[in-house]
Amino acid sequence: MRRLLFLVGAGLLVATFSGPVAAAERTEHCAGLESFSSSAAPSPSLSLDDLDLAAGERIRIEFTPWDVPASAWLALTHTGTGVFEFVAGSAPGPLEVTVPATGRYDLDFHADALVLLTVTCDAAPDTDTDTDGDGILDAVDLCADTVLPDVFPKYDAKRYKADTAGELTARKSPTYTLADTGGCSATQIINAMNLGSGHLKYGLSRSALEQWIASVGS
Ligand SMILES: [Ca+2]
Ligand SMILES: [Ca+2]
Repeated sequence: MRRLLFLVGAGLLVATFSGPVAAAERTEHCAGLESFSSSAAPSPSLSLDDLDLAAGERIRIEFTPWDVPASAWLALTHTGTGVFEFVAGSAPGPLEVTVPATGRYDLDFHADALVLLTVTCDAAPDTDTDTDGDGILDAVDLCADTVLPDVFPKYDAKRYKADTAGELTARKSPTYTLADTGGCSATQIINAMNLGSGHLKYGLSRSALEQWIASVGS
């Protein structure tokens, strides 16, 4: 996370920044926000032009005091298409916007009040990582630390358990995979649904599994 605190003058709760980032400084996404120098002009607004941003990066503006008028807003406008993301004020929370697509943007904030601003930009989450190694990428994996296969002490073949390949099978029932369950094993589903000791002993029932799949798929 990169964090910039904008302060103009001791005790003056105002910050205003404007002007494009020098082309030579556009070496990495998000980092472009660091290349601005502050202006002394007091204003309850912030304008950042020509930011090179990547899809999924998340910009957050926090401001104090929090009790600014509800008209505070944040807009992120694509400089080429004019398509914009607009976030209306919801004090006391920060305003956040996620970059919808990689490109160049203008960012504008206005608060209708003198505020102290903090701007942060988080990199897009790494979508290629599968931390628990179950074949389901972190971005869509609902259950961390999945252990395969499921082991049930008195397994009933009519109930479901996941094998080492991430397939959930039960006799005379359709086969599902961890892709269907959002990266959750039968044991994790039992615990998440608080199904109790019977399931932990004999395996996951078909009705509970299909209820889970329906819930994560919606
Ligand atoms: Ca995973
Ligand atoms: Ca998982």
